[in-house]
Amino acid sequence: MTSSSPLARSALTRKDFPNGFLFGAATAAYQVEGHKFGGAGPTHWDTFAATPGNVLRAEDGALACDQYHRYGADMDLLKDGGFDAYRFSTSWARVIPEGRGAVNREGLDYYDRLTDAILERGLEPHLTLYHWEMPAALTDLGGWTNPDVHLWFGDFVEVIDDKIGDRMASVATINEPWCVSYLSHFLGHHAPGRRDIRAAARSMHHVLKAHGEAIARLRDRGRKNLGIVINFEHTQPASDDPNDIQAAATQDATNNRWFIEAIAKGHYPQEALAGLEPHLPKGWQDDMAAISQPIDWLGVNYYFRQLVAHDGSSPWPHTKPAQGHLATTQMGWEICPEGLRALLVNLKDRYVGDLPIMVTENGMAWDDHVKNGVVHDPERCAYITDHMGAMHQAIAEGVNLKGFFYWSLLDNYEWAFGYERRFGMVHVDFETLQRTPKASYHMLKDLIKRS
Ligand code: IFM
Repeated sequence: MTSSSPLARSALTRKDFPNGFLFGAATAAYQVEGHKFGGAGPTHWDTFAATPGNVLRAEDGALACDQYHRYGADMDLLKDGGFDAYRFSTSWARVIPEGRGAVNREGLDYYDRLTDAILERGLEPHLTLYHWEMPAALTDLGGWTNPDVHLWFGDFVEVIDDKIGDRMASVATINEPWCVSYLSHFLGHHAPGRRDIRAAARSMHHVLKAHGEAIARLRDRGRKNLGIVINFEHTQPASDDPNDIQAAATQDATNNRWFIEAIAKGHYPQEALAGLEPHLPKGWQDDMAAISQPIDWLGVNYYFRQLVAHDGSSPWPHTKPAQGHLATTQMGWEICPEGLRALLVNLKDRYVGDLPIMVTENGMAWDDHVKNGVVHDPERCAYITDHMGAMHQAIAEGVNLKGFFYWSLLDNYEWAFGYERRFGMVHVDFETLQRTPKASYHMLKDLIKRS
Protein backbone atom coordinates (compact mmCIF):
# COMPACT_ATOMS: atom_id res chain seq x y z
CA MET A 1 0.00 0.00 0.00
CA THR A 2 1.26 3.46 -0.79
CA SER A 3 0.01 6.64 0.78
CA SER A 4 -0.95 9.28 -1.74
CA SER A 5 -0.08 12.23 0.43
CA PRO A 6 1.08 15.25 -1.52
CA LEU A 7 2.95 16.25 1.65
CA ALA A 8 6.59 15.26 1.81
CA ARG A 9 7.21 12.25 4.05
CA SER A 10 9.95 13.07 6.49
CA ALA A 11 11.19 11.68 9.75
CA LEU A 12 9.97 14.35 12.14
CA THR A 13 10.82 13.99 15.80
CA ARG A 14 9.75 15.64 19.04
CA LYS A 15 12.25 18.44 18.38
CA ASP A 16 10.33 19.50 15.28
CA PHE A 17 7.24 20.30 17.34
CA PRO A 18 6.76 23.25 19.71
CA ASN A 19 7.96 22.98 23.29
CA GLY A 20 5.40 21.25 25.45
CA PHE A 21 3.69 19.54 22.50
CA LEU A 22 2.03 16.41 23.89
CA PHE A 23 2.41 12.95 22.44
CA GLY A 24 -0.16 10.53 23.76
CA ALA A 25 -2.43 7.64 22.95
CA ALA A 26 -6.16 7.27 23.40
CA THR A 27 -8.72 4.59 24.26
CA ALA A 28 -12.35 4.58 25.39
CA ALA A 29 -14.01 2.80 28.29
CA TYR A 30 -16.29 0.29 26.55
CA GLN A 31 -13.66 -0.52 23.95
CA VAL A 32 -10.95 -1.60 26.39
CA GLU A 33 -12.13 -2.04 29.99
CA GLY A 34 -14.25 -5.19 30.03
CA HIS A 35 -17.76 -4.10 30.86
CA LYS A 36 -18.76 -7.26 32.72
CA PHE A 37 -16.51 -6.39 35.64
CA GLY A 38 -17.17 -4.25 38.69
CA GLY A 39 -20.95 -3.92 38.76
CA ALA A 40 -21.44 -1.88 35.59
CA GLY A 41 -24.99 -1.61 34.29
CA PRO A 42 -26.04 -2.61 30.76
CA THR A 43 -25.45 -0.10 27.98
CA HIS A 44 -27.15 0.33 24.64
CA TRP A 45 -24.05 -1.27 23.06
CA ASP A 46 -24.69 -4.51 24.96
CA THR A 47 -28.22 -4.75 23.63
CA PHE A 48 -27.29 -3.52 20.13
CA ALA A 49 -24.59 -6.19 19.91
CA ALA A 50 -26.99 -8.88 21.16
CA THR A 51 -29.37 -8.15 18.29
CA PRO A 52 -28.54 -10.22 15.19
CA GLY A 53 -26.98 -8.38 12.27
CA ASN A 54 -25.72 -5.29 14.10
CA VAL A 55 -22.18 -6.25 15.06
CA LEU A 56 -19.73 -8.59 13.37
CA ARG A 57 -19.97 -11.99 15.09
CA ALA A 58 -22.31 -10.27 17.61
CA GLU A 59 -19.25 -9.38 19.70
CA ASP A 60 -19.59 -7.01 22.62
CA GLY A 61 -17.40 -5.21 25.14
CA ALA A 62 -17.92 -7.67 28.02
CA LEU A 63 -14.23 -8.56 28.20
CA ALA A 64 -12.60 -6.28 25.60
CA CYS A 65 -8.92 -5.84 26.57
CA ASP A 66 -9.59 -6.34 30.28
CA GLN A 67 -8.00 -3.01 31.02
CA TYR A 68 -10.15 -3.02 34.15
CA HIS A 69 -7.55 -5.40 35.62
CA ARG A 70 -4.54 -4.69 33.42
CA TYR A 71 -4.45 -0.88 33.50
CA GLY A 72 -1.12 -0.82 35.34
CA ALA A 73 0.67 -2.80 32.64
CA ASP A 74 -1.03 -0.70 29.95
CA MET A 75 0.18 2.52 31.57
CA ASP A 76 3.67 0.99 31.74
CA LEU A 77 3.54 0.62 27.98
CA LEU A 78 2.91 4.34 27.63
CA LYS A 79 5.60 5.24 30.12
CA ASP A 80 8.14 2.92 28.51
CA GLY A 81 7.31 4.39 25.12
CA GLY A 82 8.16 7.88 26.37
CA PHE A 83 4.60 9.16 25.89
CA ASP A 84 3.38 12.23 27.75
CA ALA A 85 -0.32 11.57 28.10
CA TYR A 86 -3.18 9.08 28.14
CA ARG A 87 -6.64 9.93 26.86
CA PHE A 88 -9.34 7.71 28.40
CA SER A 89 -13.06 7.91 29.02
CA THR A 90 -15.43 7.21 31.88
CA SER A 91 -18.34 4.84 31.37
CA TRP A 92 -21.64 6.29 32.53
CA ALA A 93 -23.17 2.83 33.03
CA ARG A 94 -20.17 1.66 35.07
CA VAL A 95 -20.52 4.55 37.48
CA ILE A 96 -24.33 4.93 37.53
CA PRO A 97 -25.69 1.54 36.38
CA GLU A 98 -29.26 2.82 35.91
CA GLY A 99 -28.06 6.09 34.38
CA ARG A 100 -29.65 8.11 37.19
CA GLY A 101 -29.61 7.68 40.93
CA ALA A 102 -27.45 5.20 42.80
CA VAL A 103 -23.71 5.39 42.24
CA ASN A 104 -21.70 2.17 41.88
CA ARG A 105 -18.75 2.93 44.17
CA GLU A 106 -16.74 0.05 42.75
CA GLY A 107 -17.00 1.55 39.28
CA LEU A 108 -16.06 5.00 40.48
CA ASP A 109 -13.10 3.63 42.42
CA TYR A 110 -11.77 2.09 39.23
CA TYR A 111 -11.34 5.54 37.69
CA ASP A 112 -9.66 6.70 40.88
CA ARG A 113 -7.13 3.87 40.63
CA LEU A 114 -6.64 4.46 36.91
CA THR A 115 -5.98 8.16 37.50
CA ASP A 116 -3.41 7.32 40.16
CA ALA A 117 -1.75 4.83 37.83
CA ILE A 118 -1.51 7.44 35.07
CA LEU A 119 -0.07 10.08 37.38
CA GLU A 120 2.35 7.70 39.13
CA ARG A 121 3.98 7.08 35.76
CA GLY A 122 4.43 10.77 35.06
CA LEU A 123 1.71 10.81 32.42
CA GLU A 124 -1.02 13.44 32.01
CA PRO A 125 -4.61 12.18 32.34
CA HIS A 126 -6.93 13.54 29.62
CA LEU A 127 -10.51 12.60 30.32
CA THR A 128 -13.46 12.23 27.97
CA LEU A 129 -16.67 12.08 29.96
CA TYR A 130 -18.86 10.32 27.38
CA HIS A 131 -17.58 7.95 24.71
CA TRP A 132 -20.79 6.25 23.67
CA GLU A 133 -21.95 3.83 26.38
CA MET A 134 -25.41 5.19 27.16
CA PRO A 135 -26.91 3.26 30.09
CA ALA A 136 -29.63 0.97 28.70
CA ALA A 137 -32.11 2.23 31.32
CA LEU A 138 -31.84 5.68 29.75
CA THR A 139 -32.12 4.30 26.22
CA ASP A 140 -35.48 2.93 27.39
CA LEU A 141 -36.47 6.56 27.93
CA GLY A 142 -35.23 7.65 24.52
CA GLY A 143 -31.56 8.22 25.39
CA TRP A 144 -30.21 11.15 23.40
CA THR A 145 -33.67 11.96 22.05
CA ASN A 146 -35.11 12.63 25.52
CA PRO A 147 -35.37 16.38 26.28
CA ASP A 148 -33.98 15.82 29.80
CA VAL A 149 -30.85 13.96 28.75
CA HIS A 150 -28.64 17.01 29.32
CA LEU A 151 -29.69 17.08 32.98
CA TRP A 152 -29.01 13.37 33.47
CA PHE A 153 -25.64 13.84 31.83
CA GLY A 154 -24.87 16.86 34.00
CA ASP A 155 -25.51 14.81 37.15
CA PHE A 156 -23.18 12.04 35.93
CA VAL A 157 -20.50 14.64 35.14
CA GLU A 158 -20.64 15.94 38.71
CA VAL A 159 -20.19 12.44 40.14
CA ILE A 160 -17.07 11.96 38.01
CA ASP A 161 -15.79 15.42 38.80
CA ASP A 162 -16.15 14.85 42.55
CA LYS A 163 -13.90 11.82 42.31
CA ILE A 164 -11.19 12.66 39.76
CA GLY A 165 -11.87 16.13 38.37
CA ASP A 166 -9.13 17.82 40.37
CA ARG A 167 -6.43 15.62 38.82
CA MET A 168 -7.30 15.90 35.13
CA ALA A 169 -5.03 17.75 32.70
CA SER A 170 -8.00 18.31 30.42
CA VAL A 171 -11.63 17.29 30.24
CA ALA A 172 -13.70 16.75 27.09
CA THR A 173 -17.45 16.54 27.49
CA ILE A 174 -18.43 14.31 24.57
CA ASN A 175 -16.54 12.21 22.06
CA GLU A 176 -17.67 12.66 18.45
CA PRO A 177 -21.17 14.11 18.76
CA TRP A 178 -21.80 13.31 15.09
CA CYS A 179 -21.38 9.60 15.82
CA VAL A 180 -23.48 9.85 18.98
CA SER A 181 -26.32 11.38 17.00
CA TYR A 182 -26.30 11.20 13.17
CA LEU A 183 -24.41 7.93 12.75
CA SER A 184 -26.48 6.26 15.47
CA HIS A 185 -29.95 7.79 14.90
CA PHE A 186 -30.04 8.60 11.16
CA LEU A 187 -27.69 6.10 9.54
CA GLY A 188 -28.32 3.48 12.22
CA HIS A 189 -24.79 2.07 12.11
CA HIS A 190 -24.13 2.45 15.83
CA ALA A 191 -26.20 1.87 18.96
CA PRO A 192 -29.07 2.45 19.39
CA GLY A 193 -29.30 1.74 15.65
CA ARG A 194 -32.15 4.08 14.83
CA ARG A 195 -32.89 5.35 11.31
CA ASP A 196 -35.24 8.22 11.90
CA ILE A 197 -34.74 11.85 10.92
CA ARG A 198 -36.66 13.20 13.92
CA ALA A 199 -34.55 11.14 16.34
CA ALA A 200 -31.44 12.28 14.48
CA ALA A 201 -32.26 16.00 14.66
CA ARG A 202 -33.20 15.78 18.31
CA SER A 203 -30.09 13.85 19.29
CA MET A 204 -27.89 16.24 17.26
CA HIS A 205 -29.29 19.10 19.32
CA HIS A 206 -29.50 17.34 22.68
CA VAL A 207 -25.92 16.11 22.57
CA LEU A 208 -24.79 19.70 22.19
CA LYS A 209 -27.11 20.78 24.98
CA ALA A 210 -25.51 18.11 27.17
CA HIS A 211 -22.09 19.46 26.23
CA GLY A 212 -23.20 22.95 27.29
CA GLU A 213 -24.68 21.66 30.53
CA ALA A 214 -21.45 19.84 31.41
CA ILE A 215 -19.32 22.89 30.65
CA ALA A 216 -21.58 25.10 32.79
CA ARG A 217 -21.54 22.71 35.76
CA LEU A 218 -17.77 22.23 35.59
CA ARG A 219 -17.18 25.97 35.30
CA ASP A 220 -19.32 26.50 38.40
CA ARG A 221 -16.92 24.16 40.15
CA GLY A 222 -13.95 26.21 39.02
CA ARG A 223 -12.65 23.70 36.48
CA LYS A 224 -10.37 24.80 33.66
CA ASN A 225 -9.15 23.22 30.44
CA LEU A 226 -12.59 22.12 29.29
CA GLY A 227 -13.36 21.14 25.70
CA ILE A 228 -15.12 18.75 23.37
CA VAL A 229 -13.85 16.19 20.86
CA ILE A 230 -15.37 16.45 17.39
CA ASN A 231 -14.76 14.14 14.43
CA PHE A 232 -14.23 15.58 10.97
CA GLU A 233 -13.82 13.95 7.57
CA HIS A 234 -12.25 15.54 4.51
CA THR A 235 -15.41 15.84 2.42
CA GLN A 236 -15.03 16.33 -1.35
CA PRO A 237 -17.47 16.10 -4.27
CA ALA A 238 -17.16 12.95 -6.37
CA SER A 239 -17.04 15.05 -9.58
CA ASP A 240 -17.38 18.57 -10.94
CA ASP A 241 -21.08 18.02 -11.54
CA PRO A 242 -22.97 20.81 -9.67
CA ASN A 243 -25.24 18.18 -8.13
CA ASP A 244 -22.25 16.38 -6.61
CA ILE A 245 -20.85 19.70 -5.42
CA GLN A 246 -24.17 20.44 -3.72
CA ALA A 247 -24.24 16.94 -2.20
CA ALA A 248 -20.75 17.42 -0.76
CA ALA A 249 -21.78 20.79 0.68
CA THR A 250 -24.78 19.19 2.37
CA GLN A 251 -22.67 16.39 3.83
CA ASP A 252 -20.02 18.87 4.95
CA ALA A 253 -22.78 20.73 6.81
CA THR A 254 -24.21 17.66 8.58
CA ASN A 255 -20.96 15.78 9.19
CA ASN A 256 -18.40 18.54 9.78
CA ARG A 257 -19.95 21.94 10.36
CA TRP A 258 -23.03 21.28 12.53
CA PHE A 259 -21.21 20.81 15.84
CA ILE A 260 -18.30 23.23 15.51
CA GLU A 261 -20.52 25.97 14.09
CA ALA A 262 -22.98 25.63 16.97
CA ILE A 263 -20.19 25.81 19.53
CA ALA A 264 -18.02 28.47 17.90
CA LYS A 265 -20.75 30.64 16.37
CA GLY A 266 -24.00 29.75 18.07
CA HIS A 267 -25.89 28.65 14.96
CA TYR A 268 -26.38 25.67 12.68
CA PRO A 269 -25.43 25.60 8.97
CA GLN A 270 -28.28 26.41 6.58
CA GLU A 271 -27.51 23.44 4.31
CA ALA A 272 -28.20 21.11 7.26
CA LEU A 273 -31.19 23.03 8.63
CA ALA A 274 -32.78 22.63 5.20
CA GLY A 275 -33.47 18.99 6.07
CA LEU A 276 -33.30 18.91 9.85
CA GLU A 277 -35.02 22.05 11.09
CA PRO A 278 -38.58 20.66 10.94
CA HIS A 279 -37.45 17.87 13.26
CA LEU A 280 -35.59 19.91 15.86
CA PRO A 281 -37.24 20.34 19.27
CA LYS A 282 -39.43 23.42 19.61
CA GLY A 283 -37.54 26.44 20.93
CA TRP A 284 -34.14 25.01 19.97
CA GLN A 285 -32.86 28.51 19.22
CA ASP A 286 -33.09 29.38 22.92
CA ASP A 287 -30.45 26.75 23.71
CA MET A 288 -27.80 28.12 21.38
CA ALA A 289 -26.27 30.51 23.93
CA ALA A 290 -25.64 27.66 26.39
CA ILE A 291 -24.27 25.49 23.59
CA SER A 292 -21.86 28.17 22.39
CA GLN A 293 -20.35 29.16 25.73
CA PRO A 294 -16.56 29.38 25.57
CA ILE A 295 -14.39 26.30 25.67
CA ASP A 296 -10.67 26.20 26.47
CA TRP A 297 -9.54 23.80 23.77
CA LEU A 298 -10.88 21.79 20.87
CA GLY A 299 -10.25 18.08 20.26
CA VAL A 300 -10.09 17.01 16.63
CA ASN A 301 -10.51 13.41 15.49
CA TYR A 302 -9.49 12.87 11.88
CA TYR A 303 -9.07 9.69 9.84
CA PHE A 304 -10.01 9.93 6.13
CA ARG A 305 -11.28 11.62 3.00
CA GLN A 306 -14.87 11.01 1.90
CA LEU A 307 -16.09 11.57 -1.64
CA VAL A 308 -19.78 12.37 -1.95
CA ALA A 309 -22.15 12.07 -4.91
CA HIS A 310 -25.70 13.27 -5.51
CA ASP A 311 -28.44 10.70 -4.97
CA GLY A 312 -31.64 11.86 -6.63
CA SER A 313 -33.48 8.66 -5.75
CA SER A 314 -33.56 9.14 -1.97
CA PRO A 315 -35.00 11.84 0.29
CA TRP A 316 -32.92 14.61 1.85
CA PRO A 317 -29.88 14.81 2.16
CA HIS A 318 -29.73 13.33 -1.40
CA THR A 319 -26.18 12.08 -0.86
CA LYS A 320 -24.34 8.82 -1.33
CA PRO A 321 -20.71 7.92 -0.67
CA ALA A 322 -18.37 7.41 -3.63
CA GLN A 323 -15.05 5.59 -3.73
CA GLY A 324 -11.95 7.55 -4.70
CA HIS A 325 -8.54 6.45 -5.92
CA LEU A 326 -6.56 6.89 -2.70
CA ALA A 327 -5.13 3.95 -0.79
CA THR A 328 -7.47 2.68 1.91
CA THR A 329 -7.13 1.22 5.39
CA GLN A 330 -8.74 -2.00 6.65
CA MET A 331 -11.86 0.11 7.29
CA GLY A 332 -12.01 1.04 3.61
CA TRP A 333 -11.22 4.64 4.56
CA GLU A 334 -9.20 6.69 2.06
CA ILE A 335 -5.89 7.88 3.48
CA CYS A 336 -5.49 11.62 3.03
CA PRO A 337 -3.02 13.41 5.35
CA GLU A 338 -3.50 16.63 3.38
CA GLY A 339 -7.08 16.60 4.64
CA LEU A 340 -5.79 16.93 8.20
CA ARG A 341 -3.63 19.92 7.34
CA ALA A 342 -6.50 21.60 5.50
CA LEU A 343 -8.92 20.85 8.36
CA LEU A 344 -6.69 22.32 11.04
CA VAL A 345 -6.05 25.48 9.04
CA ASN A 346 -9.75 25.81 8.22
CA LEU A 347 -10.69 25.44 11.89
CA LYS A 348 -8.27 28.21 12.78
CA ASP A 349 -9.40 30.53 9.98
CA ARG A 350 -13.15 29.99 10.21
CA TYR A 351 -13.96 28.90 13.71
CA VAL A 352 -11.53 28.93 16.59
CA GLY A 353 -8.66 31.30 15.79
CA ASP A 354 -5.92 30.81 18.36
CA LEU A 355 -7.85 28.43 20.62
CA PRO A 356 -5.61 25.46 21.49
CA ILE A 357 -6.37 22.39 19.39
CA MET A 358 -5.36 18.81 20.09
CA VAL A 359 -5.58 16.00 17.59
CA THR A 360 -7.30 13.65 20.01
CA GLU A 361 -7.57 10.75 17.55
CA ASN A 362 -5.80 9.74 14.37
CA GLY A 363 -4.72 6.28 13.32
CA MET A 364 -5.55 3.34 11.10
CA ALA A 365 -6.83 -0.21 11.20
CA TRP A 366 -4.89 -3.01 9.52
CA ASP A 367 -5.02 -6.77 9.57
CA ASP A 368 -1.99 -7.11 11.84
CA HIS A 369 -0.48 -10.41 12.94
CA VAL A 370 2.18 -11.42 15.41
CA LYS A 371 4.97 -13.35 13.68
CA ASN A 372 7.91 -14.61 15.70
CA GLY A 373 6.93 -12.30 18.52
CA VAL A 374 6.82 -9.11 16.45
CA VAL A 375 4.21 -7.16 14.49
CA HIS A 376 5.47 -5.57 11.33
CA ASP A 377 3.07 -2.72 10.37
CA PRO A 378 4.79 -0.51 7.79
CA GLU A 379 1.41 0.76 6.55
CA ARG A 380 0.64 2.23 9.97
CA CYS A 381 4.16 3.66 10.32
CA ALA A 382 3.67 5.47 7.00
CA TYR A 383 0.20 6.67 8.02
CA ILE A 384 1.52 8.13 11.26
CA THR A 385 4.55 9.70 9.61
CA ASP A 386 2.43 11.37 6.95
CA HIS A 387 -0.13 12.70 9.44
CA MET A 388 2.69 14.02 11.62
CA GLY A 389 3.86 15.86 8.52
CA ALA A 390 0.38 17.33 8.08
CA MET A 391 0.29 18.53 11.69
CA HIS A 392 3.75 19.98 11.40
CA GLN A 393 2.70 21.89 8.29
CA ALA A 394 -0.46 23.17 10.00
CA ILE A 395 1.62 24.49 12.89
CA ALA A 396 3.86 26.28 10.37
CA GLU A 397 0.67 27.86 8.99
CA GLY A 398 -0.22 29.25 12.40
CA VAL A 399 -2.45 26.58 13.95
CA ASN A 400 -2.15 26.51 17.74
CA LEU A 401 -1.78 22.73 17.87
CA LYS A 402 -0.87 21.45 21.32
CA GLY A 403 -0.82 17.70 21.03
CA PHE A 404 -1.43 14.43 19.23
CA PHE A 405 -3.02 11.24 20.56
CA TYR A 406 -2.63 8.10 18.50
CA TRP A 407 -5.82 6.05 18.21
CA SER A 408 -5.42 3.65 19.75
CA LEU A 409 -3.03 2.48 22.43
CA LEU A 410 -4.44 -1.05 22.02
CA ASP A 411 -6.30 -3.10 19.45
CA ASN A 412 -9.79 -3.03 20.91
CA TYR A 413 -13.54 -3.34 20.41
CA GLU A 414 -14.18 -1.49 17.16
CA TRP A 415 -17.94 -1.14 17.70
CA ALA A 416 -19.97 -2.64 14.82
CA PHE A 417 -16.79 -4.33 13.54
CA GLY A 418 -16.21 -6.19 16.80
CA TYR A 419 -12.60 -7.19 17.37
CA GLU A 420 -11.76 -7.59 13.70
CA ARG A 421 -10.37 -4.11 12.98
CA ARG A 422 -7.07 -3.43 14.68
CA PHE A 423 -6.21 0.22 15.30
CA GLY A 424 -3.69 -0.34 18.10
CA MET A 425 -0.04 0.52 18.21
CA VAL A 426 -0.01 -2.44 20.58
CA HIS A 427 -1.39 -5.75 19.34
CA VAL A 428 -3.84 -7.59 21.59
CA ASP A 429 -4.37 -11.33 21.29
CA PHE A 430 -8.06 -11.55 22.17
CA GLU A 431 -7.69 -15.19 23.30
CA THR A 432 -4.86 -14.66 25.79
CA LEU A 433 -5.10 -10.84 26.10
CA GLN A 434 -1.35 -10.69 25.62
CA ARG A 435 -0.05 -7.29 24.50
CA THR A 436 2.65 -7.06 21.81
CA PRO A 437 3.92 -3.60 20.86
CA LYS A 438 3.88 -3.24 17.07
CA ALA A 439 6.64 -1.69 14.94
CA SER A 440 4.60 1.54 14.92
CA TYR A 441 4.86 1.71 18.74
CA HIS A 442 8.62 1.39 18.47
CA MET A 443 8.69 4.01 15.71
CA LEU A 444 6.71 6.42 17.87
CA LYS A 445 8.92 5.67 20.85
CA ASP A 446 11.94 6.56 18.77
CA LEU A 447 10.34 9.66 17.37
CA ILE A 448 9.21 11.15 20.67
CA LYS A 449 12.12 10.21 22.91
CA ARG A 450 13.70 13.14 24.69
CA SER A 451 17.36 13.53 23.81
O1 IFM B 1 -12.76 3.36 17.57
C1 IFM B 1 -13.26 4.59 17.19
C2 IFM B 1 -13.39 5.50 18.39
O2 IFM B 1 -14.20 4.95 19.37
C3 IFM B 1 -13.97 6.84 17.99
N1 IFM B 1 -13.28 7.40 16.87
C4 IFM B 1 -13.01 6.56 15.73
C5 IFM B 1 -12.36 5.27 16.18
C6 IFM B 1 -12.06 4.37 14.96
O3 IFM B 1 -13.24 4.06 14.30
